[in-house]
Amino acid sequence: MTEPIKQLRELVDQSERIVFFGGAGVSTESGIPDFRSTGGLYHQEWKYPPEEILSHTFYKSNPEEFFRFYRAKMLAPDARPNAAHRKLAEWERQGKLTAVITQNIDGLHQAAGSRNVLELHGSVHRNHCERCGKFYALDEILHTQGVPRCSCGGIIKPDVVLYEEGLDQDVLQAAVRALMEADMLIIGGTSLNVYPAAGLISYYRGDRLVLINKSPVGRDLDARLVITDPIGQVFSQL
Ligand code: CNA
Repeated sequence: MTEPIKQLRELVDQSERIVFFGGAGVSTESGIPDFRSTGGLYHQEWKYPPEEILSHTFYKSNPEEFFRFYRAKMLAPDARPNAAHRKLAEWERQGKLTAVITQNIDGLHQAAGSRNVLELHGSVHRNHCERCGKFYALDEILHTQGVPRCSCGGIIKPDVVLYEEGLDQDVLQAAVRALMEADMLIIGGTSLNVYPAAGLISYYRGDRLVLINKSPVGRDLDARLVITDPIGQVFSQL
């Protein structure tokens, strides 16, 4: 076992209220591309940049193109949890981890068995008709083409937070509470470039902060330990 993994293990052993804060990098080893890595969505050719397509204005003005991108790039129904998702779920079952706070919308933490998953940016698994509010599961969306329509004729919108849209206040408050009560914070697979999500980590006041990220992040962190190996590989050694 390498020295950083040994140190991470010791910090985990000393902790009872771990919070994990993560992003797209947690799911790249499950085959879902992130935004900012080479090979990520920002390096691919689309007629519009991803942040424009994923904005509320674009969704309203050009739903056909929005859903073309969304279906091609945001839905990954065959992806399965990797070692990071699985270990976090195990820690929760053991009573060591209180919350996973994620910017991901893929549902892989729940698929691995995590229960207290605070989805800052929503989930592709929940979809509602904009007109009548009827709920649709992901499977039903996958059986439609183009702009998904409800039986009432309304557009079915994924419960995914688009740029220009606000975050759910209850989820935000629960995340703040978990961070304030945490005795260890592991941040992983996120560039910490997207706000207000990235600002939440300031609520953590403890001295066991660990960063597991392949590339440098968008803000200064007072981390006890920084690991730049792939997060799934790291967790598979714990
Ligand atoms: P990002 O900005 O794309 O950053 C990802 C970070 O993870 C980068 O710094 C990478 O270096 C790092 N990284 C990539 N793979 C690994 C790995 N295996 N191990 C360790 N580090 C790795 O993504 P953020 O989450 O920070 O940005 C926020 C956006 C991206 C959120 O709004 C998400 O909804 C959105 N997103 C989500 C998904 C998903 O749900 N799986 C996929 C793509 C984008």
